[in-house]
Amino acid sequence: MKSPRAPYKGNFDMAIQQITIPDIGDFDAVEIIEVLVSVGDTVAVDDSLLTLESDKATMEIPSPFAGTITKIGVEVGGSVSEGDYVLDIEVSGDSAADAPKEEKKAQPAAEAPKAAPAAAPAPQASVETSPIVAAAANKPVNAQEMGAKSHASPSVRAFARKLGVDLDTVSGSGPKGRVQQTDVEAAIKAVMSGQTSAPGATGGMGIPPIPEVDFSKFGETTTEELGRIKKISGKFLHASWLNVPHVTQFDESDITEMDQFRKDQKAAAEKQGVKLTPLVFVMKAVVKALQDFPSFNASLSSDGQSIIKKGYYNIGIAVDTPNGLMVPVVKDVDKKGIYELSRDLMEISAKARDGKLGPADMAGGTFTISSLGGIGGTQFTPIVNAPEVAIMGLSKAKMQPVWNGSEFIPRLIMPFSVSYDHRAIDGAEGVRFTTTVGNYLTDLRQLIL
Ligand code: CAO
Repeated sequence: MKSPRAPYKGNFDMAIQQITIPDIGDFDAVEIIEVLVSVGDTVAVDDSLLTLESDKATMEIPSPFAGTITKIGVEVGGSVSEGDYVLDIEVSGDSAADAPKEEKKAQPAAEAPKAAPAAAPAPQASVETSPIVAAAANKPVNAQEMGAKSHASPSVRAFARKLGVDLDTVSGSGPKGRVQQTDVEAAIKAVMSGQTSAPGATGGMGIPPIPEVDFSKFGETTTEELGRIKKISGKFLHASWLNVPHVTQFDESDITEMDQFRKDQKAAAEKQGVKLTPLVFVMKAVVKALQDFPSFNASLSSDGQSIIKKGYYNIGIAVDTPNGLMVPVVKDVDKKGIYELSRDLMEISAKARDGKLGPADMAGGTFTISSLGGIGGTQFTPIVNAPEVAIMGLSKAKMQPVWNGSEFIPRLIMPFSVSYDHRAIDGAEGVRFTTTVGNYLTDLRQLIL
């Protein structure tokens, strides 16, 4: 391996020093991707003059002198090899006086005397496998690792490293997808403003970014800011999606008798001022199943080592409002009858749609139901309302031919799903739960056993 501390090959006999490319290892014709100085600029020793980039990594060429740039002989897009002329520096003060009269032999970086500015500083890092270095890494890395990294200048890499941003997760807006400092800043800004899905938002999870696309290139677009509730619920949904290992169990239930009973009660219920929908029956059946399967009416402790089972049954109901999704909670469902539950449901969904829910209306839930049955659909995968561990999704019941052993008979079949946190609930338990709920809905008499 060549020494990372390269000898400087400039002309030291004049106040104007010609700077050439130092030893860059076994690399030839490396592309110049940045010229970091202009004629007239003043530079200090070790200030970066150029950024080179091979297909493996980037490196900066530092100035061996303090002085003023008087001429530049390279440009972005050109390529250079060891010994190629780069620029002239009019050396100032001590730097000129200290300039060595002849070229020094290469020395390992560790042994290079600090007070020898004429020896061109080595590329800004060291590496076992290649003298060209992913400068931002500031630690030994191998060439394969470097190849996997994003394109970015060492200064941008250093900036990202300082702020803990993994450049591999940042979309580059520069030429050939090169990551610029502004890209890193945008990534950090997105995290700070809570848009954790923004490019570069690693959240310690190394989530790869979604590339930014200029949609207007393909046609007309309009941009509308998301509503306040969507922004808030989006944050919770995203947190759950990222933190909870979801499994969704699909099932269906024959609710023919249940729906007949509902219809039979409809007129009487209306006299009481309530509208009976399948949802309240589902709430009762779910609570009975939660009593059978306490792991579904639970939360994991924050260290993930314990499960906290709750002895109360508060069911969150996802409500579609003009402003977005809200989840008010119907309290003590186990203690309430069908009419009382219907009243509660009508009240909280009206409050949700009028934007009048208070924090207490949405607190204390133990399990959530998201019902799309009034709209349509066959099945869907609801996202667990963490820190709860399970959620049920109801889809639209339809009359279907069901084989009873001797003939097909028309039955009202309601599809439903339960998504659960697999850390808290095993698959077998998951399907036992859905089977139990389905059975309760098929034969409501079991609820009073
Ligand atoms: N199958 C067939 N019909 C159903 C049904 C089902 N699973 N669920 C409800 N219906 C029927 C009702 O009986 C009612 O019909 P009738 O007027 O003839 O009796 C009609 O559909 C409308 O019901 P509804 O939606 O007004 O009432 P609900 O009690 O079922 O639901 C509420 C109340 C607040 C949950 C609902 O209005 C709502 O907002 N749903 C959307 C929830 C949502 O957005 N979830 C997604 C979350 S993830 O983004």
